[in-house]
Amino acid sequence: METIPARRIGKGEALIKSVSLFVTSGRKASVAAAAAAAAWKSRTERQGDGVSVKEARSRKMGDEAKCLPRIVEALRRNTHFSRQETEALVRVYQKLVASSADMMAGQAAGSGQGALLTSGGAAPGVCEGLDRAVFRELLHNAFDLVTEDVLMDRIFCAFDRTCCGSVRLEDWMSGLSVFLRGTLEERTAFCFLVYDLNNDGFITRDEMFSLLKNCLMKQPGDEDPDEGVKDLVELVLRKLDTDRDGKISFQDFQTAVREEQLLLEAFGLCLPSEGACQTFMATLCS
Ligand SMILES: [Ca+2]
Ligand SMILES: [Ca+2]
Repeated sequence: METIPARRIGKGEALIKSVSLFVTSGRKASVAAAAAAAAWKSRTERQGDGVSVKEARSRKMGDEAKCLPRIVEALRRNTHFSRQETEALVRVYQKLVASSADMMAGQAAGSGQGALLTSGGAAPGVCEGLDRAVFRELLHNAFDLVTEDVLMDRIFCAFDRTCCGSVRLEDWMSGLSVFLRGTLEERTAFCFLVYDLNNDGFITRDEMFSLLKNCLMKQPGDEDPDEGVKDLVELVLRKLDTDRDGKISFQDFQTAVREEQLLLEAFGLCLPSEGACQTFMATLCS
């Protein structure tokens, strides 16, 4: 097994501590449990106007506690995780959802909509799960992943496979499976999804330009600072566009990455480092 430099581990441990503080700080067990129960089925329909939050939660928790082992087993089968790891990751998800739910309940109470909340704290019409803000904080704190705003947003979209605006339990587990244990093929597909900004199946010159424009330092006195970026786009295109049609298809990208793995993150960081992954898993199961 590859050894990680001590400095890296130390930093990672601090990060994990900060994320566990983040997920546990000030959360009431009852809220966590209710939000967790809500996550199991990822239902978005409303319980009906006038059903109290407490009533809905207790009914749902009774039903869903019975399903828990089956759900964990289904999640385990579709990911690279063991049963113990799956259970631990589900618990982290529950805590994060609970912290999201707390925030939303606070906001709803402030606007007088508290009674209309569905169980789990999601406001009517809003999908249960992790929202962008919580997810972003997690990428930063737990995986030391700090990257361009556009990439942070695209990583969220790559996790949120149903495009419902939140990362649900299934999204969470399959996304982390790629992040933490993904094969080269899986990571290639993930990165392509992130870089294909408009989801049309190709990375075009315009998309490459958007992704690479902040890579180059602007020199004072540059007449056209975009020129350097355009040159860089052409250079990367020559490397990646294996069929020479002027845009990068998944096939192009896959072929290029198989030959040279460094091209995997050619358009910007979108996966956590191996050290950050190992530390996350070690802390998770300790
Ligand atoms: Ca595209
Ligand atoms: Ca091509």
